[in-house]
Amino acid sequence: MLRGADWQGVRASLIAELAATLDDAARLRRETDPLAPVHGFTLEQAYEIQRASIALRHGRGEKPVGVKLGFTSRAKMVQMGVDSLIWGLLTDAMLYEEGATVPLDHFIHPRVEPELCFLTSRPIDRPLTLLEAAGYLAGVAPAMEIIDSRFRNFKFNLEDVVADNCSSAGVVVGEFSPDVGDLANRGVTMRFNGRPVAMGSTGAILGNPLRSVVQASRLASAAGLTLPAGSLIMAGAATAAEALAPGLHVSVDIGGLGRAEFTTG
Ligand code: OOG
Repeated sequence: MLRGADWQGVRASLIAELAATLDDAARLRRETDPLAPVHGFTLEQAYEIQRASIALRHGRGEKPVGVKLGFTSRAKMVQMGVDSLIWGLLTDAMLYEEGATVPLDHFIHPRVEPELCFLTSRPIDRPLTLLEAAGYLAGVAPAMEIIDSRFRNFKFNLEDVVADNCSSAGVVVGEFSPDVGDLANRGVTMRFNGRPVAMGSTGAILGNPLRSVVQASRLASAAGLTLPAGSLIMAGAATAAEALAPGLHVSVDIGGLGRAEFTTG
């Protein structure tokens, strides 16, 4: 019979193995079958797999740049059939220059979502209230997230998507504005070649996207992490995601904040 210490060892090596599977899938742009139904890991273990896979990226020299939240809007929960807020970790290798061409061969089956991106001005090392959140921010920008599930056909359950770093793959951030005071109802329009493909309101993000900062502070402190000053916080999509194809000019306009755009190559 396996004793406590042996179980710990088995568990640690399974977490490392699953982290490597997902890291390989992302690096080699190769879909993988769902892992949670086979290995039966918990949500807590899914976050351990996520951190282990990010550690592999850090080991290759990628630098942490912030966090992203997922499933902060009903539209996204309904689209993916998952109903809990999740978070993932961003590295500098996921940043694509605003206005530039994003090569789609970096991804498996990329989709894009309209978002807001916050920039922190002070370290966040404890759970913040909604009233406090603005005081920790240097600005907010129109942004888009490119998600690219490593799972076949973008099909996953909650544990799998968390282990897969919440499908994080690319981030495009526009210009930051310092005023983060009144973001609860700004119009959001995402366009492909000038044609609107997704429309909504920033209010779709937890009623007020500043709540994403509150949630990020709670999740980070529960995980024992400090978000340093200068971190990005991607608030989560305001609408469902749209599949990308080559040769698209993709833009998002957010009322009062301006536009972010890129072209697919
Ligand atoms: C998971 C990521 C969800 C969001 O903004 O809701 C997400 C997925 O849909 O693949 O990034």
